[in-house]
Amino acid sequence: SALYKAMAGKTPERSFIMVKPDGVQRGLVGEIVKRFEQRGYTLRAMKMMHASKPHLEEHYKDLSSKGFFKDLVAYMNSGPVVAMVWEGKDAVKTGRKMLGETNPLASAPGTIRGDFCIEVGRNICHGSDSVESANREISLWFKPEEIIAWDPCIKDWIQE
Ligand code: IDP
Ligand code: MG
Repeated sequence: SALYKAMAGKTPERSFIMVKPDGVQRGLVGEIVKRFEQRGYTLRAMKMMHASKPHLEEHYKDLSSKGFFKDLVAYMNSGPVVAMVWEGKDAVKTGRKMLGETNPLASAPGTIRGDFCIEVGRNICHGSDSVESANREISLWFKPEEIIAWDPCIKDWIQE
């Protein structure tokens, strides 16, 4: 396709997706991974981590003036998370659609938040909101050598 030719030679888009501590506690890691695999995205990095408060404050630094910032950092520090890099066409915007709205009650059924949660402060997953944020978040959470180059054998059956 014309779009694919225009993208040729460029790094495919990547998003930073994370299962939050409540998603891990509730056994939803597999469910969230499954949805990105099934959609046709490629997993490039994944690790479980109990993130420190300073690390989470850096991750969410754009929200530092918000009244809920302290609670947000405490929530995210309350247990381990699963951090991931998913790659493929339109990974950032489509990843956000797959997650649903920030407020789970505003999330359509069929989205991850719309299917599995009801509280904004317990919304089980994170996804980058722009390509710039994705790049910043990926370099905050992963060392370059933790991003794995590999070629899924099904790739020609997913992108033309
Ligand atoms: P996002 O996760 O959909 O990108 P952001 O606005 O970036 O939403 O907020 C980051 C996280 O902070 C949300 O996922 C949610 O857990 C929490 N949060 C956002 N807004 C509120 C709020 O009004 N009250 C409590 N927590 C909030
Ligand atoms: Mg956000």
